[in-house]
Amino acid sequence: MQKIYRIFDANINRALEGLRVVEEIARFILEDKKLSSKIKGLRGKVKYACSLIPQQQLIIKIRDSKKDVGWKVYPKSESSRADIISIYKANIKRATEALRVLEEFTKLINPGAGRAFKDLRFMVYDLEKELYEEISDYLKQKKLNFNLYVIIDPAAHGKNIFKITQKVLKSGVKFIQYRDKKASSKKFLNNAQKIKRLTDKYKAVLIINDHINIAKKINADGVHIGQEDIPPRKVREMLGDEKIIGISTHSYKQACRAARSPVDYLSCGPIFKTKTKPWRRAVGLPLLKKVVKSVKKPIVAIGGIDKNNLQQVKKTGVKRIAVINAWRELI
Ligand code: TZP
Ligand code: MG
Repeated sequence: MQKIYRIFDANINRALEGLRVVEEIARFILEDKKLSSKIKGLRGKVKYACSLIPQQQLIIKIRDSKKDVGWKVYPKSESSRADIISIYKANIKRATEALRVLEEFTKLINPGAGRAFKDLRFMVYDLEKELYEEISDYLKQKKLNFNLYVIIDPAAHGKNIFKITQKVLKSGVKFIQYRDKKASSKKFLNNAQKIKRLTDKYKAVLIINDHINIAKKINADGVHIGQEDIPPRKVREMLGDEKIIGISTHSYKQACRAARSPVDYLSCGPIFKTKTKPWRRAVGLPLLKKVVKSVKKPIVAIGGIDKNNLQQVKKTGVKRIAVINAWRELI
């Protein structure tokens, strides 16, 4: 029986600690009052379910952390965390796993407690999804809080793409896209990997144009797709909620449709005639103004923007500008 009580002790702590970490994310990072009080309520319910375990006093009495064979075990997966979302995933899992253990072992002595832990486990599964979406969204919005978006494209920048990327990042630009319509997949992957190393170094966001699988492979922050590419819903399925999806739009209708689709930002353009896409007519500033006014998602103005027309563009109310050719004069 003592051994079972050691399992109770370890897993009560695990469940409550996991939930507490998750609660702090909701409270201090998301600053979401509703979610944090929901988690606090869940912790209360866990404590109540624990009180259904008979002979409560045994739980603390048999505690002997020094004898726990798991005490000094510190696997690599537990020794560092890449970001908030990894802290979240580790700790919500800690909570559900502990609840499952409590459910199974309390069944030995009080089936009522087992049932209570099962209900709690399902509540935490619901929370897991809800909070995952919220955290992903929060982190993406933080990444999307930029003014200048520089697209690195060998068609415009030649062989110097890495030097230019370095320069752009050094100047403080935090949002980069790698675009290359001519490279083979192998070459694209190779270049994207090199650019990813640079964006990591400067803590900048990397968006991959078109190549969804390569974006996934190198763990880029997201992708940018065009109107003729795989539909946003499919891309979302492929990449999950954590990744940023951007889409090009060239008309009011396309912008409204993009706003309803699961993308995180839309570009609107070309605002002016551009040599990057000479076949496309300029959509003009009035369209940009209309889109900025009626679409809530982040809008990126693109196409022929340089220092001479920048003020005009900003007058439409748009906050974000993307450039390929005019990078040097705008960084
Ligand atoms: N999409 C619409 S315009 C454009 C893209 C990719 C090219 C923008 O290049 P530049 O040099 O900033 O005009
Ligand atoms: Mg495309």
